[in-house]
Amino acid sequence: MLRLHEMMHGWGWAREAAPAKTPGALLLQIHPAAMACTLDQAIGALICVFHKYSGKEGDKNTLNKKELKELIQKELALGPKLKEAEIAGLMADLDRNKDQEVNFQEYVTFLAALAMVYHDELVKCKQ
Ligand SMILES: [Ca+2]
Ligand SMILES: [Ca+2]
Repeated sequence: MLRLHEMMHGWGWAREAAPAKTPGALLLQIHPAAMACTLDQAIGALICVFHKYSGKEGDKNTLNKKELKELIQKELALGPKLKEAEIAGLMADLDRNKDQEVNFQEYVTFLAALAMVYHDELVKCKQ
């Protein structure tokens, strides 16, 4: 990851101005072309959704149980179908360092797992 970061600096992706208010605006500030590419936009959206909820209470950069629950219920189609115990179990699974918060790295792990499930279902549909 560190190497990638160094490479991005080399490509002119370094952030020079003061941080923008939203991750989307920040991404645009880092590199205007990022907003024109589908994958960059998708990554920006993943970051935006995280911060939309992580900034509500306590640590602005991590999701507590309530914030994670709200994110799952409002941003995922399966969210409203999940039972209270299932969301609590999910939180326990995601919280790898057991600090009772879901940080960005733990959230990304969740998204990767979700992407694998969605991908498998899409492949099945195509067959
Ligand atoms: Ca928080
Ligand atoms: Ca954690």
